[in-house]
Amino acid sequence: MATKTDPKPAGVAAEKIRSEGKTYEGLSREQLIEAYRIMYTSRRVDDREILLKRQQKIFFQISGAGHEAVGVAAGFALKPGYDWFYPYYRDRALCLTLGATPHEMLLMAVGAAADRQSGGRQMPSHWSFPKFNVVTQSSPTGSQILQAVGCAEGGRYLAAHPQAAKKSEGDYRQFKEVKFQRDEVTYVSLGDGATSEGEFWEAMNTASNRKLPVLFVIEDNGYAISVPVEVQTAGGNISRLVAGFPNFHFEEIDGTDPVACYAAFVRTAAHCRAGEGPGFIHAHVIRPYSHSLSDDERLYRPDAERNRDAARDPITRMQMFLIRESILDENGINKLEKQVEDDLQVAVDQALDAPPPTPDTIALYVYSPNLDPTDSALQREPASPVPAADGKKLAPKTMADLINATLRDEMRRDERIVIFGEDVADCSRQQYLQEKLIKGKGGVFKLTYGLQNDFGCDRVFNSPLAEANIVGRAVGMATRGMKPVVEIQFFDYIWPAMMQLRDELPLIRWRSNNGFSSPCVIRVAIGGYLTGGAIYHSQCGESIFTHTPGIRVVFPSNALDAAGLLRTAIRCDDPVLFLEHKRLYRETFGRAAYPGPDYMIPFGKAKVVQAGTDLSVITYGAVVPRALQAAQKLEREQGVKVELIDLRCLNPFDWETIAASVSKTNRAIVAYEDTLSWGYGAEIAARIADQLFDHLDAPVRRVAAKDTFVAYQPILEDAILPQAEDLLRAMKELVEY
Ligand SMILES: Cc1ncc(C[n+]2csc(CCOP(=O)(O)OP(=O)(O)O)c2C)c(N)n1
Ligand SMILES: [Mg+2]
Repeated sequence: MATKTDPKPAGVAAEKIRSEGKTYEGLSREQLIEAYRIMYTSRRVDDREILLKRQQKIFFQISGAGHEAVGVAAGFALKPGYDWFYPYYRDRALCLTLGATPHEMLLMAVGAAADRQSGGRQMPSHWSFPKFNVVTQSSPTGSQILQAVGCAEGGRYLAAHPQAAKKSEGDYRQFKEVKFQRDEVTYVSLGDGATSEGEFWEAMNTASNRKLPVLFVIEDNGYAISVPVEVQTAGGNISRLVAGFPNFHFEEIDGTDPVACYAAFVRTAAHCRAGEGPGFIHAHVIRPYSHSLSDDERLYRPDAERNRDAARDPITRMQMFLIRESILDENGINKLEKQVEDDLQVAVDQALDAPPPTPDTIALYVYSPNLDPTDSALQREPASPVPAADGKKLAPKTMADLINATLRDEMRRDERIVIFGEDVADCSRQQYLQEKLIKGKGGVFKLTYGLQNDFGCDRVFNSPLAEANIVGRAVGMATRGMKPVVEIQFFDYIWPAMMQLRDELPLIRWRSNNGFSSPCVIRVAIGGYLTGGAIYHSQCGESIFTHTPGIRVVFPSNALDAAGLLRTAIRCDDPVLFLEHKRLYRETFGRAAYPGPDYMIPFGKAKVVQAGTDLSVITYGAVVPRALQAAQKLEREQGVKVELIDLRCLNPFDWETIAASVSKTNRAIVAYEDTLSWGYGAEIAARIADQLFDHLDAPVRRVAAKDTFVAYQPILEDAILPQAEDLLRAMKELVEY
């Protein structure tokens, strides 16, 4: 191990260190003893958990064995509650160094009610310690990395806009303490295997490009379960592959040597804190136990290889180092270890005695317990139309105009809002705008036009062409209190972000037992009827997201609703997927004057577009004008009065309005643009059949797209998507049933 006499030690307890003279890369003898105590504790917690698992007293185990040295070093070099941490499951020693206790870890292992990290919802070693800025982690490998990038961006933004951090009444800002430090670092760690994932490269790219203070730590134990590093990584060494990224400080170190690790962390953190860019520490560690208790590494690793690893075990190496340097003798080590064992026994006993959570807690924190976006009190009337200068009423505006105006007013009101996505800026080359050489773009549909011009390029900016990057960064920003309102250019291209949208964004609050939340807005252009949109510019698929608890899904059909619901989405304390139908952006149907900067519509309140007595048609989005056309024709031709319901919001949805209507008309059609089978309307139809059976005089009918994709040729597109004629036919059949 590296030793050095440093005449000017920096960092923790510098005074004390000076008085004792010899230090090891700035670490005092006391600190080294403390490092060993934490490393040994970490290993022993793993060993005790393994035993408890074998005794079936806990239900899963993931060890940090072999990774202790790098964890302790990171914990010594960084600051809990000041820096931010996105660790992964092997970072037990890091968390202990930051201040977490074995007791807290064991409460998670037994799944106790008192488990503050997750309330019995997550596996052990899925760290979440708000007090130390250790952000809730999940099981998908690599999904934390882009969030760490967003977290670092959030810190930088807040340092430049300190006013934005202030609490404010009347929206989500009431409910979160926002903190930042001008020279903070965001730590993120991952294994060698996770470096193969696209999100890793997207994160490296953005951290490098924006010179963000993200400290990437690769804990390379040579394996991802049974897959060795040379199969994961071209050339077998990740450091060689990333060496070309600009602005980084790189270190490749022996991750079983805490002193060498500490020195690397101090150097790298200094680079990040100085605003020079991100850091990359590639630590070669070992994995002395199998991947997890479900894995037996002897099936794919011969004894000789495992013995080579064992010779580098950080616990024994550190013991020998302390003895060699006369920092502790054998007796001292025994005493320390005995103390650790005694303390651990108490923690184990307490955890085993801790009561489990009660089943009635399961629904807690799926959504914000603080702000209910369905509250009728949120409803505002549109401001009375302001007369224009010439005394005429304001001209009705399109949905696109009103979304743009709403974004502008909300950005003015709330400095925490940032907007990014593909092409959303007016112009990334700002000087062109300043010199008035160009007009600016503001989105492929121009929904964000003029916002960069009005609010500056640190509030409205382009992202790389990478959807996971957009959503992952938004999650990280929102977790620390920002309000990213990001855009996915086409719903058809939302899928690269699916890991973030399914396993991260909606779960941050629930899985952390309300320790963290991530209330951002994802605006997405969706839908067909475009005449030439074809397969990849016409998709729906909203049911995939309404099927995911924890995320609100909104789908307005007209300009006024879009304005009112977008405002509610932005002020909401939950994440919101805001679906904007491309065909409706500039439609004549549903234009309206801008309803003013306070206009809000609560979520989960349907709109009765037209009242009727003979048949209920429940729909949303671009099917609303088509259903209205069919209903009007039916009334003209046959005097049938259709009650047309526009759901507007898909999760939550307005069951009361549906139930009241169907109880009255006794007939129901559920119509939606998405493919028929397993579509959103299938759930509504099932509920009607289940709960309103006694009221029905006819079967519940669905009208939707054919179970295929949307074709390019308009004749095919017409045949595939539900048309007014399809609705009319179904309406006639049902009233005649
Ligand atoms: C996205 C994803 N795919 C697969 C898994 C299953 N899995 C869990 S850990 C792991 C290997 C991770 O290896 P590495 O990144 O090297 O970390 P290590 O466990 O070796 O520290 C795999 C495949 C997962 N959790 N997430
Ligand atoms: Mg590994």
